[in-house]
Amino acid sequence: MDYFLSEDQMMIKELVRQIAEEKVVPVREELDEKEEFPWEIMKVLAQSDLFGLFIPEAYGGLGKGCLELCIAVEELSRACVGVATTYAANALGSYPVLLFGTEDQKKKYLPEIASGKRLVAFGLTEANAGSDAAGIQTTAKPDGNEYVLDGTKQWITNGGEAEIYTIIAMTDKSKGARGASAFIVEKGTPGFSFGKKEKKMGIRASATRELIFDNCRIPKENILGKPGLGFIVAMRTLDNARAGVGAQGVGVAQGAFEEAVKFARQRIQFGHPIISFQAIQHMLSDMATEIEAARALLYGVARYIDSGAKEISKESAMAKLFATDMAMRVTTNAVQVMGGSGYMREYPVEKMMRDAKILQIYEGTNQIQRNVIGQVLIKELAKK
Ligand code: COS
Repeated sequence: MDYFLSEDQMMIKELVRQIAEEKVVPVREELDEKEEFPWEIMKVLAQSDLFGLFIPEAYGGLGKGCLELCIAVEELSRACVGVATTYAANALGSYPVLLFGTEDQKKKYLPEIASGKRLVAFGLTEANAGSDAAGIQTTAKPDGNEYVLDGTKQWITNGGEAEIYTIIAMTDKSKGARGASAFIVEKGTPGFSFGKKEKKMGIRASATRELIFDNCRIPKENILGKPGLGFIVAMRTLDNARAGVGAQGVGVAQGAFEEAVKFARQRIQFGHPIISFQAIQHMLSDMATEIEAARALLYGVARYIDSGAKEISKESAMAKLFATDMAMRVTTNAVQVMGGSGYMREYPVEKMMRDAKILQIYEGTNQIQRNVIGQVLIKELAKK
């Protein structure tokens, strides 16, 4: 379907597709097997200015929006969600600075992020705080001109590899969600180290690691926004980033669908290519229809966000929810169409199905997305 993308948007799509075909597809299986961080690919993305896509021109970026970022993430995900996660998590980690940074903070960090010189990670999740984002235990205590951070963050994408971390910590535990604050912490700060590197079901090229803060002192000026604003920083960051997870869903589903079609045309059973059987055609038809429906919703939501709309929680949650549940169904059905071959590591759909699963879980489980949508629906109804 034609989404009437602008010339610039088409150029981004073609550029990322070319990088994905030439640099990602040939190595994705090996990166997955070895659980290896895709530094070489990140360098190529940096050379192509793709880290600056969503950063304003004033800070060295290309000044594009959510739709362009989604297009780039979709194309990378069509090839490998592990690589796409590394790239998208960089945007996730950057949003707190983009949305809440002071002019000084933006001038200091955004040009380095835009050039791809320094990777970013977002640190919210902890052992006892995932869906319950306000349940974090990491503390940040003011002490003179510094804050002292103590605690452990868990399952942090780009952990260990990133150099800039946007961290949510409690400055006043007695206030619950309103006692959290957001900070910038740089790799190499004394008292900041990395713990366990996770071994995952999918997205194995991406790094997922613990962040440990032990009497970690950071300058007071590293706070993002005001003390007590940390929960809002986290929620607004997720509101802006969740469409990107939807883009991962659309991309991986598209990749799996194309593999299934290719296979169905070649695979002969009962003397005919299996694509000639109605059972297979119906599966492919459902897959194609669902992908297009998710893409239409995703691009619509991305355009809505780019319009400058203030209330985007419901829409971004809808794009994430719909596109990632779709991705799980489509990748599972791609394996089904390909039968025994689909289950083998020799074909990419086995990895795609494993990779798709995380999309229903991270940046808020799809159950949490339904909570977010439900809360906004109730508020909207109350206004009528
Ligand atoms: N934008 C701005 N403000 C928001 C907001 C948003 N998207 N969502 C909530 N708030 C505000 C609320 O208005 C409320 O403000 P008041 O104290 O003034 O009333 C405050 O934040 C607390 O909100 P709420 O009571 O809804 O918080 P809950 O603890 O019930 O949590 C959910 C709400 C479940 C939506 C939140 O915890 C969440 O998104 N969890 C998932 C987190 C996640 O995605 N984790 C994955 C790891 S991060 S990659």
